[in-house]
Amino acid sequence: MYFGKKRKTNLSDRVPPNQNVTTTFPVLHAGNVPYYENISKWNLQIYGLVEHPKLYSLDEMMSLFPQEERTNDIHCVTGWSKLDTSWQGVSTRELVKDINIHPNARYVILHAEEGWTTNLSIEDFLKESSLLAYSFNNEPLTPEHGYPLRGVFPHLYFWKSAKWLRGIQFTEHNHPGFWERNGYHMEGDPWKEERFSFD
Ligand SMILES: Nc1nc2c(c(=O)[nH]1)N[C@H]1C(S)=C(S)[C@@H](COP(=O)(O)O)O[C@H]1N2
Ligand SMILES: [Mo]
Repeated sequence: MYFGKKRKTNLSDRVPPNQNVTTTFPVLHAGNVPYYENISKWNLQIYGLVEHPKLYSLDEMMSLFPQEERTNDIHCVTGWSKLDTSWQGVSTRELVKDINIHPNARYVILHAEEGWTTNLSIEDFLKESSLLAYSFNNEPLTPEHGYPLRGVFPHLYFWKSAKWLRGIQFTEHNHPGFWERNGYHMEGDPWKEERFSFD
């Protein structure tokens, strides 16, 4: 008989309203999965309202910053949630130590391949759970899931978690990204069901 502390088993505490848990890992995106002939030519550009704009190679992302791990539940606006996903990469809080954000910067635009973008507030970007991930379950990201680098912002609907990340732009104003221009919510908190900006 087990008398230990009762585990939190009530799924409704973990799964936001109108979401269903899946054990698969759906692949969802607009556009094409990029193919990198030579990954040493890949870079991540940090720019906008920052004191030290940067261009990092993948090697630099993996060596200049400590590797950190985050295990969290993810929630796609189309209705699936996946529990206990485990990602490894660079903490956004570590990254910004290297670039010094200008005090006027209040938002970020994440730029992905093919011009895909999404926007989030600095507070969301810098949450403890936020990660720039290069690995999932200690394996490099697969091409469909964002190789070589993606954002993971698990406290927001998963569309904010840009795959194939190439740029992080710090801005004063909140500029809608790809889905946000098409009616998706500017913040996207799954617990408040911030799916769309109308209704
Ligand atoms: N570059 C890019 N990133 C993207 C998207 C996209 O269309 N392009 N779609 C988003 C959406 S809607 C979701 S649900 C997740 C899906 O990530 P997955 O395919 O790894 O499950 O990626 C997000 N990141
Ligand atoms: Mo999504």
